[in-house]
Amino acid sequence: MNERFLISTLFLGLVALAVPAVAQETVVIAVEKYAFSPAEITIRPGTLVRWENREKRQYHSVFFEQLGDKPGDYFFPGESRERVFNVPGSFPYICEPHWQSHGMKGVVHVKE
Ligand SMILES: [Cu+2]
Repeated sequence: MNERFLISTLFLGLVALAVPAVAQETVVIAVEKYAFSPAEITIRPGTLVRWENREKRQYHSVFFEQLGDKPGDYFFPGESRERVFNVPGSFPYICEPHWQSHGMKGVVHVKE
């Protein structure tokens, strides 16, 4: 290992340390009592949204048909689903088993 290599390696190491990791914004939506709360949110691009099932025993889904989701991805109490929204727009979603019976739906607005 020559000296030049060593110095450039050290330099790169310092640069890596100097660039802080960008903290990702996270928004949590509670899935409880057959509802998403809040059901409507507005976030900035790059935000991670996490839906947490806080029921005692009921499963739900977070189904974005327009984003090409496959149906049937149910998640149970204590489980969650996450999605990062990078593109501006409005993205409606439903819980497939309960959107008709309980009006269980929501929308994510992504704005710059
Ligand atoms: Cu549901």
